[in-house]
Amino acid sequence: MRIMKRPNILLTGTPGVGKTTLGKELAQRTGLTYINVGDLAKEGQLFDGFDEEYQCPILDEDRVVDELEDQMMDGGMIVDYHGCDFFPERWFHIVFVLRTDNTNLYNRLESRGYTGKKLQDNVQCEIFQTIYEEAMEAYKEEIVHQLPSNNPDDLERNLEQISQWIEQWMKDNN
Ligand code: DAT
Repeated sequence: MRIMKRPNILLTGTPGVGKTTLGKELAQRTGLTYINVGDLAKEGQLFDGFDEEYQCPILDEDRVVDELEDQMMDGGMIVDYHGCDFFPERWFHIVFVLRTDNTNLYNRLESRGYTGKKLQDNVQCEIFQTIYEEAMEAYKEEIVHQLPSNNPDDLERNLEQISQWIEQWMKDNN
């Protein structure tokens, strides 16, 4: 039996923009596999040191890449992380950078319990479009797409667009 090839998708953007919400629902609708890199690191203790300023463990990027390599080669993965420049470029067929308006993001992060510098820095990360620029440098510009992620209508539109893109990719590549 010939195995259907499926694409790998990166969902990235500032914390709180809606990567997890979109990624989990997309996996349900398409049968692709959702991977949350933060959770994967916690489960496997894929950390290297501790960030005193932000009071959080530092991701061991090399071990994360090693851990995911085999699955990525099989295809059909949806990867969710708030950074994107340490993954091998060859892994991804398309990259989506989710974007949220500042006040909206501020409210989401505040209700997540973020305060002070952590809250400010994350909102600033979105204002300066840090992750979008990181993605544009790490991947071919033509595979990097920004998606508005402000409300349930945006979520539904994003789900439909990405599902359609996956379907088309599978027709073109099988
Ligand atoms: P991330 O994984 O990027 O950190 P999340 O999926 O956990 O973000 O979402 C953060 C919060 O925002 C969560 O309470 C769900 C809400 N949210 C996500 N996408 C949304 C959307 N399109 N419209 C309204 N709220 C959304």
